[in-house]
Amino acid sequence: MEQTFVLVKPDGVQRGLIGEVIARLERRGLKLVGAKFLHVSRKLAEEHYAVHKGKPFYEGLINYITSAPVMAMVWEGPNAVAVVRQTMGATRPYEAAPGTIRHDFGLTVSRNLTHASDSVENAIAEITLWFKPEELVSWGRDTDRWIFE
Ligand code: DAT
Ligand code: MG
Repeated sequence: MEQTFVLVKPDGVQRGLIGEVIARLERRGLKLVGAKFLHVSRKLAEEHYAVHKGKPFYEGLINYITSAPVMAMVWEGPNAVAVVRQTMGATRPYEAAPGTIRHDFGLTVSRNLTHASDSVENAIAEITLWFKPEELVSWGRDTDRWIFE
């Protein structure tokens, strides 16, 4: 089953939106398999956003993600990567579709509330970076057969 990595970024935490993000992913039918609340170190932030190193917004991005605690999670389900990206909405909140988290709660790209892996390959890399294998919970959910075949 596909897994993806999700962050409620510092602005989402400060604005009291952890529950909102979790509620939307739960309601959609995805299953939570890992979660931790932490203050991100500069080292972890730089590894997580290594692909953006050198871009004009990089320093601001690292300062923002390390500025206050985040909620890091792993969610599982059929097509979890694409499903979660869709629920988050486009990177720039002013381009995000109505009903998405970034549309409904965001205005600008540098305070866009959440992170979600953009490919299965990156999801695996990000889950490995943020979580130890024993921090992921393998569990059966009785409602699964009502959500997917
Ligand atoms: P996403 O978070 O949708 O995967 P991304 O990987 O392209 O988007 O960029 C990572 C984060 O960097 C993004 O969520 C917000 C920030 N960012 C991207 N482009 C930016 C820009 N032009 N100015 C400021 N911040 C930006
Ligand atoms: Mg990205």
